[in-house]
Amino acid sequence: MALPEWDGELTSVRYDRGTGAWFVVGVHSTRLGPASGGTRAMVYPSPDVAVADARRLAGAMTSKMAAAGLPMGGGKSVIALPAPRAELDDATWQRILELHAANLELLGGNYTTGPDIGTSSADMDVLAGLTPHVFGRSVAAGGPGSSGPMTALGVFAAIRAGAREAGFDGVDGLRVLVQGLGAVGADVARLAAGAGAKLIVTDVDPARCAAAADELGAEVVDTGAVTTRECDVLVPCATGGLVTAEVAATVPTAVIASAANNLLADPYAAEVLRRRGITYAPDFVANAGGAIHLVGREVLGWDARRVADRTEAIGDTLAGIFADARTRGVTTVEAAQTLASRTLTGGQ
Ligand code: NAD
Ligand code: PPY
Repeated sequence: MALPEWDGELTSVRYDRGTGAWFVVGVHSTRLGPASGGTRAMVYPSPDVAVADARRLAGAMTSKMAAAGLPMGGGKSVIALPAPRAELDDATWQRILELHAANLELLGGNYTTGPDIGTSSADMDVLAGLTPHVFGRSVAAGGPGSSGPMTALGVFAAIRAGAREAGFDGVDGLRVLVQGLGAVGADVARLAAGAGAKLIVTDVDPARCAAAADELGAEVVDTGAVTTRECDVLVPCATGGLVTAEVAATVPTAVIASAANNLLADPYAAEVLRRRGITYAPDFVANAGGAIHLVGREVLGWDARRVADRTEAIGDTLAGIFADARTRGVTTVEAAQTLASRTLTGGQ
């Protein structure tokens, strides 16, 4: 496998024959502080796709920390599983966590992990018994608990800021389409419904859709309709890569506010959205509430109120990004990168 160039600092890759898992840690930047970002555990088509994913996600964490004003660098772990997590027996999963913890120890504190897709606070509790380089333990184990609710609060602030930029008067009555009703999406749906949105939802898990229909009166649509169903605000809360340049050219929405990391499959998609007048709240700004929760609580000693206030301030950050993009005639991604770069180049 020929490894492509990368502007990050370090990639660690390990294969374990016993479990059949590949372990990748991407440390993109320690410019602002030790790198941090979650552990994603899922099945990948090949180890090189897992390496590419870890590196791309680590780069997004650098931008996220910088744009949110957090004194941390960007990193991410990927564990490419031999089979879906639900099919692994407990002993294999335990062994995978032990190996991951050993890799984290080797990085000696240059990288601290946390939860991401496929890992939970309970997994962080196990890792924390083996290495100190872990954020996001459960409340029962003395940690700050799930980052999902704060990520959702920040994404909701992004929905409100995006709606304002698109000329809407609040969220009341807007058609808000939430894709993915997991830790983040279910809470985003509750917040949007609470603000009077007409909720449309989709998830590969029908039980999650049924719960949103029952609890919130949401309309349920097929997963395939997510980029074709007309709405005012599209809120991707599943996996990244949903918006290709082709999707950007046709998606029938006025605003996109993404919880999913690396939503744009192609950087040019941001320009296509700009030309169509679609307000895009860049993922690494909109979904920073989880990072604010973990770093705020575990590094900066903030209480829950301060974390929530800083998370709600994502709306003000986005308003500034939208204004800058409008003034300079650039994409919102470029304006957000400018904000992050200013912190990175002028940083500590
Ligand atoms: P999760 O695994 O709890 O939920 C994801 C949901 O999406 C699940 O309900 C799943 O069934 C659904 N889903 C998967 N593929 C789908 C598809 N093709 N169509 C419709 N639904 C689909 O994950 P989460 O913690 O809620 O995170 C959601 C996204 O937000 C992820 O991309 C994650 O990286 C990102 N994110 C999460 C946090 C956090 O604090 N949890 C922070 C930043 C970013
Ligand atoms: C993310 O925000 O994408 C994460 O991976 C969550 C996270 C944030 C900060 C530290 C560890 C994990």
